[in-house]
Amino acid sequence: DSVETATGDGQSLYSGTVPLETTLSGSAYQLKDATRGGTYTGDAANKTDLCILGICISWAPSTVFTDADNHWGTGATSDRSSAAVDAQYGTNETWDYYKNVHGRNGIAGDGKGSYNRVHYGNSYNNAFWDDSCFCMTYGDGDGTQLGPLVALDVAGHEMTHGVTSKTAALTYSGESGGLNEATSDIMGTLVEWYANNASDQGDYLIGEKIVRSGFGRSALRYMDKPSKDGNSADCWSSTVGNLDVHYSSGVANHFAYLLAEGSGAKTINGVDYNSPTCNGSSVGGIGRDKLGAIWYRALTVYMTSSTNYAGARTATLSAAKDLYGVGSSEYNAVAAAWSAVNVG
Ligand code: ASN
Ligand code: ZN
Ligand code: CA
Repeated sequence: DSVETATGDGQSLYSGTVPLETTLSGSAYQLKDATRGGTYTGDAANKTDLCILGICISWAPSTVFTDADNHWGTGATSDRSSAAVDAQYGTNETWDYYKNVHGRNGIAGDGKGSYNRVHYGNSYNNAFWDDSCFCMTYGDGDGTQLGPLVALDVAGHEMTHGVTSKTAALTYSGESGGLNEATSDIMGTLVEWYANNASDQGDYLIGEKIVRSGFGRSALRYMDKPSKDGNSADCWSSTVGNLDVHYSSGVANHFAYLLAEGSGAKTINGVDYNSPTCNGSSVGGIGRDKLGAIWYRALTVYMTSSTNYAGARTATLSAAKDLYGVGSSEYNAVAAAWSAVNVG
């Protein structure tokens, strides 16, 4: 059989109609992208375990999605391939963001693609990256609290766990764990902005597309004022490392918002933000592109598995020094934004 790359499109759940690079194998198209390291998306068929002769392991095999005419999905959950369109699109935008903005060739930096499993389990309210399979797993959500977890910022968040694992390898507990989680929120947000998708516009909210009315608020997390989720820390304190890593991340998410946008009230793409500082200062923003450049360089050059908040301040200042010089407005903004969240 001949195998060739083809250009198709898909109707996603959250991102409208998106272009997809696929693979024609014989007479059927596969949801597999040879232009991005062979990244593909498969159906986990609502399973979580693989059982053979009564012995089960916690592993869900997936079957690559195929399509007859290379027009994928319907934009509705009634078609199993709609969520697959979002997942494949999420890997595409994450791949392109890291490659085109940071010069990183794939999650591991070796040009190798990853793969996605959608429809994992039943009513599964999570999504996760797994280093051992180099793959993403997405639940469908329970429909009450969460819908399918395949939105762009979630995809960027989870795959950034793979980037962190291959670089700083921040230990997933204590302050380094909060920095690991914040790295995923920051880069996942920058992936969402990079995609520039009219149906899922850039914002500083995490998971705004996947929450449902039973969740009781508009997003999982809020970068301008992390405490809006009821749990996250806005400001560093000596006990912040005792929080769950998804809450101790608040300090760095808050730093990132302040560095990009500055303190105070602001409306962006129709979303209202109001970011306070912890020390009464007011700080000015240097924009998202410089935030991304500084954080990525800090992550890949200066942070290590044991970096804590004080170390993150030093790492980002070193990155800003390399990129813009000591005493540059960018360098000074990094120092001011960390001070504004009580780090330094
Ligand atoms: N969605 C969660 C996260 O990325 C799952 C996990 O891997 N802990 O933090
Ligand atoms: Zn995470
Ligand atoms: Ca978002």
